Amino acid sequence: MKQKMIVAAVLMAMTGATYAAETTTMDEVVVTAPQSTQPLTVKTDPKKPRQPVPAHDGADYLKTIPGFSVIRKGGTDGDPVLRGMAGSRLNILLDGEQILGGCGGRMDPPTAYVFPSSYDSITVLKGPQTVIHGAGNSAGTVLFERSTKRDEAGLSGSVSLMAGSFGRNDEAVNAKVSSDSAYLYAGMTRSQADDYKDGNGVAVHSAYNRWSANAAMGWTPSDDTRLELTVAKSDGKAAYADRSVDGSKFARDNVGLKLDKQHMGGVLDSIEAQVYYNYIDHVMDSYSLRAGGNPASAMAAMNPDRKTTGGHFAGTLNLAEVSQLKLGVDTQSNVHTGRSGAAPGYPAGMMNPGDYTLLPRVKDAEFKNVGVFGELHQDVSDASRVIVGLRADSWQATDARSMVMRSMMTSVMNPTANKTRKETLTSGFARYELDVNEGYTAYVGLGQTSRAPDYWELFSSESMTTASAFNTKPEKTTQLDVGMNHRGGALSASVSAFYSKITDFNLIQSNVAKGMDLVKVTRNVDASTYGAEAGVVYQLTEYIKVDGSLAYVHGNNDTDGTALGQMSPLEARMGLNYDNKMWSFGGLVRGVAAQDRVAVNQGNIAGQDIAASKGFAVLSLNGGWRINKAAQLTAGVDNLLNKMYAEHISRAGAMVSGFTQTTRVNEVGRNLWVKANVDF
Ligand SMILES: [Cu+2]
Repeated sequence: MKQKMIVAAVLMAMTGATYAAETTTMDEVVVTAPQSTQPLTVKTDPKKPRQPVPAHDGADYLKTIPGFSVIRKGGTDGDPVLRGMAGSRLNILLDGEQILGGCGGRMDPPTAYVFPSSYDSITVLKGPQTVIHGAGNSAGTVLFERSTKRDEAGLSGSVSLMAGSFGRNDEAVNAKVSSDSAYLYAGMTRSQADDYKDGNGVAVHSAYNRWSANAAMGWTPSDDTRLELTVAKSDGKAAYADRSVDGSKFARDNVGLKLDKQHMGGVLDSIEAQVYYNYIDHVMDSYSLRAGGNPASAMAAMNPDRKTTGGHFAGTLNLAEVSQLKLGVDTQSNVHTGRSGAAPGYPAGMMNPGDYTLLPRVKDAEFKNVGVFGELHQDVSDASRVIVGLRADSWQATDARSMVMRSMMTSVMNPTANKTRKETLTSGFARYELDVNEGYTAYVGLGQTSRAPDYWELFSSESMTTASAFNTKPEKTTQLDVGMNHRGGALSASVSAFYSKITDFNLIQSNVAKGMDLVKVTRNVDASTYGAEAGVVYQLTEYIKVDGSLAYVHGNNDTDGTALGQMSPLEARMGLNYDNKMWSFGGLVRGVAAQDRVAVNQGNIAGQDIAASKGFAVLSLNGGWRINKAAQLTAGVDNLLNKMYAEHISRAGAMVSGFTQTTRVNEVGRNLWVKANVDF
């Protein structure tokens, strides 16, 4: 089967040659730092092959960017962490839309609904240094986007196929038909993997299967006007190695409508308007993807869902040649429900509501947010500029739970039942950028953001003193960002450093004893973090390039006088690459230091510290063949030496019938893969 896939991939690549578009260029396998080209901004192309081969979800693609790490739970759907900050501290947008997962146990971060090869770019904006993409981005903003360029009339698209160890196979295809005034786009992706083995040959409960389909219809009467209607549908199944249930459904339904008008010529230069609808229907169960679960039990399956609707409207004003002001308003509301019961077809009993699909969905939470923002770009001179932004949000949450489920056995009265709370939150930043010299840009920025607690902080935990964390205070982050980017000649380099003071940090602490039960609580503490990322690429000769990156973060819980939990240890990557435009060969070493600054049981909504961890180094190799300008074949061996290791922040391994329980969910052992891309 695997061999057939590979042969098919090669044939695809070669036949694609006939349809090669002359303008297309292809790049090397992404192994280390996608370079930062603008202050605090890292951009990467998700269609490029990358090493190690990521799972086909958003989090694993972010992991190649220095400063990011992923909390592993199984084969896919890990939680991305930037500079030690996870969950809603990272604002993740899919073509401008917010998507919020349904799972109270955080099996589905927004990135679980991202199918990276269906996007054209991933952009990371570090720090609270923008206000135009929504509220709360205290650590950063991640934009998964499709190209909005108006294409020449005709047909274009791409196909990619990938096959790898552990039954991995991915297929992605997209095509776009454009005329002078309209276009039609359709894309599909599918990804599948069996349980992988760690470096010791121990199988990890991690198989998955995911697919997505999306389509867009656009009207482009001119280069500067675009009206687009988009629809998307996706679903998946994934085994989890860190808990007693697996994800048997991750269904998304999406519709969006967008209008852009640019270069309008007056003081009002451009406008953009967007509305969207995202519906998530998630099922986790103990019987369909693992042995030993009882489908007849009262909590065999849990089925939360969430409906998120939102939109934004913004206009850019050309106040003068040297100053642009973007003003806008955005809104987002979502309703969360849940139900649980036995597997479909099982009857109700004394203590069992029966088939969960026949039960009503019960609302537990509702959120509303409306924000207004303004961001000003002001050139100070030819070589320097100031960017300032201000934002105010009106946030509202309602607690619709009458009871709080403390464990499988215990429920207690909810002290905040049917309470609604409102907050007005403000954020702002100012940044100065200076082109010091040809190719050098330095910057310094100060930002402050107020982030309302999210669903998981309010509803998936209790407070220290009561059964409800609904009154948890908003978190306020004040952060200083400094850095420098260099581009030009054989060397490009970037460094970005930060210092952050967080008041009322929403700390999640697990295993807190309440009566006979151990519960998870949300606590407000004061915290501070600092760290930096650095990257360098040096072209040694025409064909040989070396690159490297470093990422470090240090976090303190100032209230408790301890380390802050879930901080990734120091990480370094070194790559060496030969590329003669036809053939390429590369090697990558990723080294991660030990982490002994831990706060056991403390962390964020996705994970809490387990213990100190050891350092490790992993070697990977790759090669590529550019068959022509449009077709490329790449192959690699990840973790060549079959090293057994786990990321510090990964989840603890659970007891899964038929599998060996491990301290943490271990990473993938030696993994061979081959990938073919063809553009047409
Ligand atoms: Cu779940």
